[in-house]
Amino acid sequence: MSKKFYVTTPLYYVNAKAHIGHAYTTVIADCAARFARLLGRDVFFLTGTDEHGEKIKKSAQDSGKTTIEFIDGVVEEFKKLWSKLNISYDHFIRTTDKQHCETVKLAIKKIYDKGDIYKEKYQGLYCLPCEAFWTKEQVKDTEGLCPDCGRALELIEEENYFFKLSKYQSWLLEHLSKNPDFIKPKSRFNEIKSFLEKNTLQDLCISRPAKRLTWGIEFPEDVDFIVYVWFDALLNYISAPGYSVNDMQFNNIWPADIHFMAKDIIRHHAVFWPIMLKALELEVPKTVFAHGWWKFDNQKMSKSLGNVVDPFDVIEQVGVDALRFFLLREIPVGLDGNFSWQAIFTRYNSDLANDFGNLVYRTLNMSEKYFDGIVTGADVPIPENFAQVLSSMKDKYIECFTACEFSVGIESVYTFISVLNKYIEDSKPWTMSKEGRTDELNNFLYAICEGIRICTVCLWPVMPQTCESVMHQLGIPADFSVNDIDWGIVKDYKIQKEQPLFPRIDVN
Ligand code: ME8
Repeated sequence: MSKKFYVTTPLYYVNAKAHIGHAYTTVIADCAARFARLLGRDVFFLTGTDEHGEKIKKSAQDSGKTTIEFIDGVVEEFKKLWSKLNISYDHFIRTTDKQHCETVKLAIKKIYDKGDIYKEKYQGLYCLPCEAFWTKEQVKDTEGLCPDCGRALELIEEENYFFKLSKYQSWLLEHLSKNPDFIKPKSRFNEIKSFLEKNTLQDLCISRPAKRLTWGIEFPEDVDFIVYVWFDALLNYISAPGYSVNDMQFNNIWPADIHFMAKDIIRHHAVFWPIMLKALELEVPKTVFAHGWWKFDNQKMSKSLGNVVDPFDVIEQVGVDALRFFLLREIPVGLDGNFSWQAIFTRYNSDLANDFGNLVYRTLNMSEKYFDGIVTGADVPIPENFAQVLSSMKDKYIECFTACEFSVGIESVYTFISVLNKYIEDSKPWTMSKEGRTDELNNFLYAICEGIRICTVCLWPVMPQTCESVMHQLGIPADFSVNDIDWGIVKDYKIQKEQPLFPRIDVN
């Protein structure tokens, strides 16, 4: 396995504030980045904002601000949310960054010089809000309306630049057949493969006349045109690590290990993007991972439908780590999920307050009560019923987190947590104390502290703040490494108990 790990989120549009859907992708990417750090890999974690296009200019106008003033405000909101959620990104790219704009021009020029971009008069059905052209074939099932937003289309004739997607169709199909992990999950892989097998790719219109679209990057050597926002935005994944400006850094980081996004933009990432890279003679990403949608009342949560949940509201109710835990635990990464307050409170009270929070609190409490917080561990053997569970939990956890199956990976950690809770019930430490069996009581508490420590290392990518606090309360350094998922690493514990991690929430 290569030592570096390059992971990305999509660049979010800045026409509105982030909602739970945006938080979801970013938390998934953060969990993957932290898990890679746990494995000792050199991580480059990229997120950012997609700032060009008329939709954004229009939102700025509606708000009464200048375009850049409006965008700067939304970007600040995004950054505030990522900081609150402890998102450990290494770089935040904005498509208005000077270096990115220069890279976009250079990439277009390179592809043009190669002969893969050409100029042609074009007639098509255009959706102004989506800034997208559609063919008659594509709108035959939608009664002539935009397949994305359902609004009316305009017939437009104009000259534009086109990118030869069609030239690379058979190459892409061959790439898919040789690289079954290129698109995940499998259902999306099959969807894209069958799309490529059944359809002939249309060349992609990658410019807009400057008379119609003004907020964007000027086409190189032709000021009458502006670069199509998607062609601009996708290139962020190479401009951020330094394509064409810092070759050494770029060669260390590229290709991306995982691009995360939701299924709505899989085609841009699994068809347009690899073909753009092929035309630039660059390697393609190792994996494009399309997760499902968060819905509300069974409809996709989206800005345009206005049914969004504000992550700050959820954080206010349950805290940052409970939100991260819920997003990662509730649904397998490839499937859709329905957001409900009931579901989040139930998950909080059962998994966090009861199973994990209570385990930590009562263990620390007993350590202070019986031993003034000093629990010694020289030569304490692993309890018989722990060894098997720990070993299979470790294997399963590493396998699942490597495959981004976070929900199942967390579940495997919880099998160990329930063994620890049961061990407390079965061992009856209060009787050991009453009967003066001091060594036995110490060894029992050491075993539980070790168990808690191991689960805490595993859960750190999911709930960093909580896990750092647990390590602090156990009196040990908050360093997290996969090598610590083993028995007997810490010799003595010097407990400093704080408030319960997850006080129960009374839902009624
Ligand atoms: O598409 N459930 O930006 P965008 C889950 N700028 N994830 C969701 C979601 C939901 N209901 N709603 C949004 C763009 N997302 C382009 C991307 S990349 C070079 C350019 C998440 O602001 C999910 O990751 O519309 C989805 O792919 C992304 O936000 C779309 O964000």
